[in-house]
Amino acid sequence: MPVILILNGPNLNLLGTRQPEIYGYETLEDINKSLKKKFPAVKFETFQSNSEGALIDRLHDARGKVDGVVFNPGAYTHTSIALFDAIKAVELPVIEVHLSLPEARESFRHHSYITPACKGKISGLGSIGYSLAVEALLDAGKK
Ligand code: CA2
Repeated sequence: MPVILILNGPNLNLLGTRQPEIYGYETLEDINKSLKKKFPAVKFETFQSNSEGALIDRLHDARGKVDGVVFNPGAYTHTSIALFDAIKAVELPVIEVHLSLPEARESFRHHSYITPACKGKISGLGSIGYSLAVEALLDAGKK
């Protein structure tokens, strides 16, 4: 059974409670639950943190234990060379996901430090982006 880590960064614990016009009405728990329902043949591990170090530690811990990672790094997308290094270091396929389309928002969101370390990226489609990312990982893992 493939194992996929759903990793979420800062403030995403607030999903569904504020700014629904940007981030939708679903909570992070709703998103994680619907992934488990939609992909019963996948073992999901889920983790959210507001701390950059905790996200790095979780990536390190996933090395050799999961088949892929779906990662919404939140605002660390636009600031974190340390997360870029961690993704490179763990040598896992990582799909970057954003609920919104950062390139259509403020200019400080236009650059991602994370993208060059990732296998692919899905942005601007809301919560279905997580599900599309899981499908992409499963497809890439087919022998
Ligand atoms: O669109 C995305 O998924 C983002 O990763 C979300 C980040 C933002 O900094 C990125 O540029 C794009 C922000 C997450 C904040 O989440 C909230 C959720 C509900 C209420 C307030 C913030």
